[in-house]
Amino acid sequence: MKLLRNGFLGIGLVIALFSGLAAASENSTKREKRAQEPLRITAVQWGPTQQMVDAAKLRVERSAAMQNALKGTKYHLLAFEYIENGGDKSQASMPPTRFRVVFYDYTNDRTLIAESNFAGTEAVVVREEHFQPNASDEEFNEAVRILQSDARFNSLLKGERLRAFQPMPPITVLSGTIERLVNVGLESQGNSASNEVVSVSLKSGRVIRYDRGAPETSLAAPEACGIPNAGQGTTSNGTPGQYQLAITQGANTLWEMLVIRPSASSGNSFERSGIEVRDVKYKGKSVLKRGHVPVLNVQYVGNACGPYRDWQYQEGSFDAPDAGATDPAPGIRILAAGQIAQTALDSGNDTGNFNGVAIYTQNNETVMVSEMNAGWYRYIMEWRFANDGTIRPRYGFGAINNSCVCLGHNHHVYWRFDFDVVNPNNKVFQVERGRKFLQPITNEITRLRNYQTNRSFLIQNSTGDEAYMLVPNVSDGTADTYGGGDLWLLKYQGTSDSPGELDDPNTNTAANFTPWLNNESLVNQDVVVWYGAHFIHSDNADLLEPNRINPSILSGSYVVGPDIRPIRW
Ligand SMILES: [Cu+2]
Repeated sequence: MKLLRNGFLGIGLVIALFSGLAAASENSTKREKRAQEPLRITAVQWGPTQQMVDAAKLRVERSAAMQNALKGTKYHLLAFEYIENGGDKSQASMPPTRFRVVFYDYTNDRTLIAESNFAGTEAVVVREEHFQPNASDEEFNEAVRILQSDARFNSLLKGERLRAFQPMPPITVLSGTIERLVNVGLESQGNSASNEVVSVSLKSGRVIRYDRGAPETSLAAPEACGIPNAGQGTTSNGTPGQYQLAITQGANTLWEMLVIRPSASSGNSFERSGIEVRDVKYKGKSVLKRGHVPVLNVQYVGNACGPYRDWQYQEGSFDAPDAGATDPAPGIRILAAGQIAQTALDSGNDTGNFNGVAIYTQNNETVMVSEMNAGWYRYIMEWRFANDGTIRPRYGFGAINNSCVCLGHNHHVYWRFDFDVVNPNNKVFQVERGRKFLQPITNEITRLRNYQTNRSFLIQNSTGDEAYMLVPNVSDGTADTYGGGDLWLLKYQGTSDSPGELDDPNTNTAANFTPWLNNESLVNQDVVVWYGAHFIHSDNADLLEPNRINPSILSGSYVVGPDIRPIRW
């Protein structure tokens, strides 16, 4: 097996990758030969480039409006975000033409948002918003430098008796104040110092220590659980990386889709939605307009820590072997045949040589995987696209050393599947084992899984027979009060200016889709399915067992996600 270079096509490099499947034996039937023809994966850069994003940031920062707002202040640029077009849903997504930049002004403790367009024809408009963004790597590193020059921590950090890590929560605002404090976890290496989480003011250089060893909702105890922190740094919020992907086998195009790396994915700019796929087609027909994970959170037993709303833009490092691999666009690496990527869940370590989305073939699937950091968490997101049309989205949960994750906690992950099966208008049916007829779902509704009857949902083309079946896996857990439910079947909301309801409206950490359940018709309508999975994370093996699924499907056993299968395609 070898990697072929096909040269340039359009603006992007096209890479051909032959899968590591065994060559068909000489006496195979024709059908077997066809099934084993090698896969070819191509990826072409799409939409704004790093140069365009850098130019846009610079223009905003130098604009009169921004200069006026930031004059004489200490500030950092925290995030860059595309403003999406709405457009015609039956057409391919259009590259964004407008953007938003988020600054934090430490002098006045306020968040500033600037908007404009890439073409530079729109004036920069600045407004103030009242929310605390998550900390960036730049802020965290500045907080660590402040600790390094603080007499109480200086020698301990220098002697590596304390090691700094990004904790949860990333930011603290003490009650009765408005000052933004960046939290730094300090992990003791031996007995000469204690585990601690401190808060640092970038405005004054002040370091706040807590009697209990950590700020509210955090914890520092003598014991810690997790893998050793590598501290390799992450992608910044809004790093571009979008590409048009095609997977072909012989003369047949199996899959086509637009892939967006986590750091540029859609949703609330300080949450985002992991590896986002859009305009997903199998054998030339639309399956999903969009698939992503806009909501991710975690609750601890007895609220010993948290609860936390997590985020999915901070790409951490994982192992994507570069021998024979090709990087056709920023943030994407297509591995050489026979190679696979290894995340923290596979390797048990936090180090790596790559940030972004790694793509490889395994058995009859094309795998796209990324590892994301949120404070001390290490989240793994994977999409698996099989040659037979099956889609297996997967999510995995890990952490670096800290005191909270020694305690039992539940992770909740919510996929948003905007099904456009053949066309935007679809019908939905509930399917149960032992029931002869499909039950039509005619209006917006929330449903729980029923593992006994293998309750599944069929999303069908409104004008034809093609359909996809959403089949829960037993790994996907059981909803508790905080988890809020398993499935929400909703009508797509959006205008020609912007897609709607990409992220839940809640300002608390718990997911909340209830405001969207208002009984709208789902008959021959544009259907969106939110799928929640709930994962009990505990060192107690008895608690873990129900969450174990086939370890050959993603990385380790800490994995959840449904199967989505084609019917009559
Ligand atoms: Cu966990």
